[in-house]
Amino acid sequence: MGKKDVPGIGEYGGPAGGWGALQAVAKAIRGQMAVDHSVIMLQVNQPQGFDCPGCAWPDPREHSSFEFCENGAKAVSWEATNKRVTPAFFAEHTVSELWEWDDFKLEFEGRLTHPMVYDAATDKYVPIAWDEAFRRIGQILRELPDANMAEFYASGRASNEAAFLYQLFAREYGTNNFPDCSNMCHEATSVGLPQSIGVGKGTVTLDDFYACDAIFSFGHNPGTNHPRMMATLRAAALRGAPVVVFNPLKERSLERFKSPQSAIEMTVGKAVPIATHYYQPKVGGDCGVVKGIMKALLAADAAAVAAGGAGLLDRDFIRDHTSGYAALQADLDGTSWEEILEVSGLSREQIEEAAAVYAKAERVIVCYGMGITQHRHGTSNVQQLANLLLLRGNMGREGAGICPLRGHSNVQGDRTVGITEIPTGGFLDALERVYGFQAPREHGHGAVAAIEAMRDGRSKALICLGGNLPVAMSDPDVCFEAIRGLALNVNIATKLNRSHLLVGQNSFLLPCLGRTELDVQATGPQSVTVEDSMSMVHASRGSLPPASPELKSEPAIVAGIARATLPQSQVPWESYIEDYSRIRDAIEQVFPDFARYNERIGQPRGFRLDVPASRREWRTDTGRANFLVADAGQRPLARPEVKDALVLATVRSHDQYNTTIYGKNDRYRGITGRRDVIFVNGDDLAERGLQHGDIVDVEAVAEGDDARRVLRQVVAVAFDISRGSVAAYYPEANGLVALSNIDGRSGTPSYKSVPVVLRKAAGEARDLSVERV
Ligand SMILES: Nc1nc2c(c(=O)[nH]1)N[C@H]1C(S)=C(S)[C@@H](COP(=O)(O)OP(=O)(O)OC[C@H]3O[C@@H](n4cnc5c(=O)[nH]c(N)nc54)[C@H](O)[C@@H]3O)O[C@H]1N2
Ligand SMILES: Nc1nc2c(c(=O)[nH]1)N[C@H]1C(S)=C(S)[C@@H](COP(=O)(O)OP(=O)(O)OC[C@H]3O[C@@H](n4cnc5c(=O)[nH]c(N)nc54)[C@H](O)[C@@H]3O)O[C@H]1N2
Ligand SMILES: [Mo]
Repeated sequence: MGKKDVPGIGEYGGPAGGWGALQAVAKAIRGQMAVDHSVIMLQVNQPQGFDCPGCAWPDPREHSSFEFCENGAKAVSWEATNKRVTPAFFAEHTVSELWEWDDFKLEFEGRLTHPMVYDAATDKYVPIAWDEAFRRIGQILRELPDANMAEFYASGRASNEAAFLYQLFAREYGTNNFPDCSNMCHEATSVGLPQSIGVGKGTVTLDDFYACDAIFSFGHNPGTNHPRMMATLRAAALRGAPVVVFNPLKERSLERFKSPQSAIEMTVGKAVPIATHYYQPKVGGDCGVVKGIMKALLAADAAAVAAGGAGLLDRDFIRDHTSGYAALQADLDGTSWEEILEVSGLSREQIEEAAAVYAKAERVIVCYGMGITQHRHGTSNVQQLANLLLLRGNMGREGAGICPLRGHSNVQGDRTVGITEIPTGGFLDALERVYGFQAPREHGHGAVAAIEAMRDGRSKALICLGGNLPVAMSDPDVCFEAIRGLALNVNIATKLNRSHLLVGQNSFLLPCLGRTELDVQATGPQSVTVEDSMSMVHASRGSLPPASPELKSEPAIVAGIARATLPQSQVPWESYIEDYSRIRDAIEQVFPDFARYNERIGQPRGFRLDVPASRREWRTDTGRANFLVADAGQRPLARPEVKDALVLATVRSHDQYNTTIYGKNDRYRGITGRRDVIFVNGDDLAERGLQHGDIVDVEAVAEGDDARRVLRQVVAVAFDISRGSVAAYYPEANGLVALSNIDGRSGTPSYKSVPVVLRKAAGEARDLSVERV
């Protein structure tokens, strides 16, 4: 059967970007927004405008009037929609009825307008006054026997101001339980990079991309998830810098791109090739890839030195700035090529070719995304990338460094201002100095630990500052039951989602302002601030009238709950909400890096927070940058032993923002109107007696518990993906991921290392649903 024979499954022949992207922007605006609102698009990422809620890629050096992208436009129009979810809507639908709706339909209904509380007698959400909601939430929190029985979740859209107040409240209340979306995302970076280079953030700036000689890209899909990065990659490609890609799937945007911003490309029709080298390793094979490149580099270096040359390593840098080189060398010597090829799925020639590109480039940037972090060995993966850069001194100088692509638009800022379950002593000391209360010292729960505590009845309350935790998490059924058993759950949100339907004894739904909206407090309109992937902090101010006059800002909601919970609080909550610049003054007092915070956000593009590794200052235990050997105990090179097993990566489609599904198309992968698919290599299908278009069940290989996790009746799509690897959409496939399947060092769920087997199924394809039997 040819590809075209299955409805909704075809091939996308064009480049990424192009007219398709512009059409999609127009459609997003028409489908969601009041036309008089669409002018807001011109304010995205402009100096006086608001920060795009789409992704964390930084703003360009010069602002163009079109500094937004297709998926940014979807994110903005989704928020600035003219559809509303009012008390009348909730009066019409019981919670049990809404539970049967799909995720798309729930959010598509529009913006939440009123604070609501769940009424068990009618199984409906009913309106409640803000003060009464705060009073009841505060009372329940005060009555908990132990502050550590409450969980304070944050998703990464919250501003620095909201996040700072949130952590301040929870810590004054008495806990470090801060599960957050970072725990499911770049935690391997937050844990791995500090051990390597002394800071858990990227070291490069946008300018470095214009000065580098080569870009190595591992496991990220920028045409969909960081579309504004395409302009940067395009510029590098146009000036002839090699772009070396490692991705099991052929992603169109990494192959070629047509810039909607370029009149010539759009009309004369020439797309720009992006990747000069496109390697397709096995899912989970990156540690093998990087070790292979380093092994090849060391061999080439030894040969060059033997021939009387200077060699290929930066020996001065290694001597003056690093520690652990001998151990790394020994590890590489002890790893056979056989093992490297088996694990990586690449040939020795491919790996040596990539090593040669790396050795030839004076200045190299490595960028990476979820293809690196969401693995059983995510932290080791990250550290191998750092090793690779350190070998040639590609760290802390112009045009070189490491670039983790952060997810949510302010996930990095939230961490910076204190959303972490493992705070440092120095930070807690500073909080105590400024506020006078005793900060809790015991480490708290990350996302997986929080779910486990709720499941086991050790935690009884969950507050969510945005997000859709139980849907984003592995083993969603376990998460759903855990949350239904709580004494209190509170969701601060813009739009209805499945989390809000997990009602327990006391469930509140508190609607907040979004980024696009004007936030007026006692002293007038307020700005908030955010930090992008490159540590740039800048202001964001919305201008649309709020979706409802009842909405409160996130900082105001957090302050409202805090005052009701802690009547004796030492924090001047009211004064902070009157004028957010007072919150920024407070942040500056706790974090000296924010010196002259209010003044510096007035600069164009804001200001950059200090990243010591960018100046070759290494705040590690050795005071040097550390070469770190992939932990042998964790067998980062191991493959699942089960016969016939394939390794599943769960990925995002082009029409979604995490658990928010905008539509069912995945244009660049040729999928239209459906999400019930699994991408498989054609030879892997043939080997199993399967064909393109067959309906299959996907069963996860047992994880040591009794559960069988099966994704029923999906369409097998023959795709350009490496042998042994398969891919399906997140969040529908989350039920295949066991809660216990994590990177042991960072706790990141292994959403991209799920061993599965395929079986031919009877019957038709149906909407994705995972059964636990
Ligand atoms: N429009 C839009 N923008 C977004 C988001 C969104 O959902 N929609 N989400 C935001 C968030 S929170 C995040 S974290 C980022 C996510 O951005 P990405 O990191 O790009 O996210 P994923 O879709 O998970 O895809 C990762 C890529 O890794 C590849 N991959 C899978 N397994 C492996 C592997 O083992 N090795 C390698 N080398 N590659 C692999 C996949 O083929 C895919 O191309 O995007 C942010 N921006
Ligand atoms: N299988 C699998 N699972 C994954 C991943 C994967 O690749 N594969 N990726 C993981 C990653 S990287 C992440 S970051 C997590 C994402 O996990 P979350 O951040 O928890 O999820 P989102 O889907 O981004 O949250 C969407 C909801 O946020 C609310 N919202 C939107 N804007 C605002 C706002 O301005 N304020 C407030 N208060 N609420 C708002 C809306 O109600 C919306 O329904 O998922 C993780 N889960
Ligand atoms: Mo993320």
